[in-house]
Amino acid sequence: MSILCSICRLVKKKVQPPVSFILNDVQGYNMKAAIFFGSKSDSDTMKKAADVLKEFGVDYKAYILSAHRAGELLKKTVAQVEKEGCEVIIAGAGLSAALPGVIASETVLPVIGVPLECINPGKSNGLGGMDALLSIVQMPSQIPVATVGIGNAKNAAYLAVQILAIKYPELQKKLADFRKKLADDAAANGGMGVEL
Ligand code: RP5
Repeated sequence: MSILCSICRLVKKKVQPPVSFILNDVQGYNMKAAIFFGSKSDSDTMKKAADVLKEFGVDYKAYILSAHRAGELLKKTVAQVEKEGCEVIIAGAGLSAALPGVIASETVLPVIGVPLECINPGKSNGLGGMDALLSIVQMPSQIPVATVGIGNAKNAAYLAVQILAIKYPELQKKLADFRKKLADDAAANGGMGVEL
């Protein structure tokens, strides 16, 4: 019986490689950004960040992980996305919104926090997002979190693209084209003068 158990243990060891092997096996993987948010109820707002990343062709992964409810898994996942090549992190949370700051404490990658308005009937209700805004923007010194406006997940993604563009010329070009289109649209929509 004990010999059988030993064989089982050996087979199990072979089938399941150590975690460090899995994490290092990242050749050819293109993830540049990761999106984290604290609750499924944040999904609709945080999807707007994903849409902008898609528009610029930035590969990303997204995770629903609460700093309060799943701290250990969050820590492991931040380490994993680093190993998978992630270069910038967007993190959205509502209420006391610890998530962006906790992530920033686990990595030297730039973290962009999105304060979220939490309207959750029957559960916790937020203070219109002011609670999350102050929590995220008021990080103690040495561990900064870049903070965008309440619910402005799109801006977090534009800022992430700008950070990545320092390294990737194709993103610089896409951003220049994007800005040109904004200016052209402004000119076409009254910027050249209007009749009132
Ligand atoms: C935060 O608490 C989440 O980011 C969310 O905005 C808020 C409420 O979460 P649930 O109670 O809906 O899961 O951690």
